[in-house]
Amino acid sequence: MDDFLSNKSSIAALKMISPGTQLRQGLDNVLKAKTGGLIVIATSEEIMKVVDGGFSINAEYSPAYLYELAKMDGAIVLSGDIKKILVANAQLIPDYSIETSETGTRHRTAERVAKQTGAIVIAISQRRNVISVYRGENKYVVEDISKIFTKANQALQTLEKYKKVLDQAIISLNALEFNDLVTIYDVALVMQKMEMVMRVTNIIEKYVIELGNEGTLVSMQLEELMGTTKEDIKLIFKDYSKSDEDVGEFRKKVKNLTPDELIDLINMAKLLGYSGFSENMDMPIRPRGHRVLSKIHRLPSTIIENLVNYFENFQDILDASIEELDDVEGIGEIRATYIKNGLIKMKQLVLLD
Ligand code: 3AT
Ligand code: 3AT
Ligand code: MN
Repeated sequence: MDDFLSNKSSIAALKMISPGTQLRQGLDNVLKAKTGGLIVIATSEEIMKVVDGGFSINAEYSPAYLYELAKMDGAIVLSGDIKKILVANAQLIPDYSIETSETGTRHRTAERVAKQTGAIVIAISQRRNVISVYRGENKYVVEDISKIFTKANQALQTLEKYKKVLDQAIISLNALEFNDLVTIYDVALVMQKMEMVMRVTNIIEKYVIELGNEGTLVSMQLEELMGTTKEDIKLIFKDYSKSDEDVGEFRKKVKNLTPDELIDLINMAKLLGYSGFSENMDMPIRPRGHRVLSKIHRLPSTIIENLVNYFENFQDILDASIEELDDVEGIGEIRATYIKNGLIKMKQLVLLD
């Protein structure tokens, strides 16, 4: 079975059972009562084809009813929106030729029904005190919330370290951009650090889902640590990319780099569209200026676009006189002066860092 957390529809299933939801309360009750349980969420008509017998209940869902009904043998069928308990004490009859890696009949059935119908099937083990969630080909074992907390906090610490390294790399990129000293190496390095931040962030985002309403603090810390990283990736891509792909395609390819490939900055340089530079990472390059210009307070993005399109690169924008800036569409003398002063101020700040 695949990793549950790598799949979008599985993540939707996780949200459904996350702490704080009515469904999770019901599952926790059944777990405590040690009756065991087999629960199918009927997201389509198809599912009823594997449901045999039982009592038609058609009652509103509540955690307490679920617990009472789980005292009976067999499976409980819930409506797709978890608003209703449709059937209880039912027998599930999946196609027995479907492979399953489970041993007990309850878990074998759950895995088969999920594989056959694509439904979310939940098995609560009577003896082993675990909740297993099956969705399509995926299985997820619900973990103790305190364990997830521990993992989330460790990941936050890792993120903090990575973010510090990234911030340092960006500070040095700022100085290099204002001094026209950027090389491919510097840009690839920043992109690599950003990807490392993104990888840890993705892990933490999954913990946040698993934590449900208990995840607020983790989520707030995550936001705080992430800062403007996502936005910065787009801006640096716009500043330096030589490939005709958009940032989405670039991000996908970066995501697919193995840890070893990510360490070798040549791979990042290639994804940014720099090829045939004979792997000389010292090759000087110039930004277009998107990122630095976006830091000038209240400068509309259309003006930034016009500036970047008008000038060859950021160095030319930096060197431009007020009169030259004035020639750009949408920029009059007042705005030209404002931009010029903004850049001068920023250069002074950058050199202080
Ligand atoms: P009890 O009266 O509760 O003993 P039951 O007919 O209500 O019997 P259960 O659904 O409670 O049956 O199942 C009890 C166990 O019987 C669970 C499982 O280990 C075994 N079992 C049921 N069906 C099968 C099967 N098709 N193949 C192998 N074992 C089965
Ligand atoms: P436990 O970990 O023991 O709870 P298990 O996977 O070992 O689960 P068992 O064979 O012990 O499963 O069966 C336990 C109960 O699961 C018996 C019955 O109430 C329910 N069950 C098993 N197969 C089905 C099925 N096809 N449809 C409905 N209920 C089933
Ligand atoms: Mn058993």
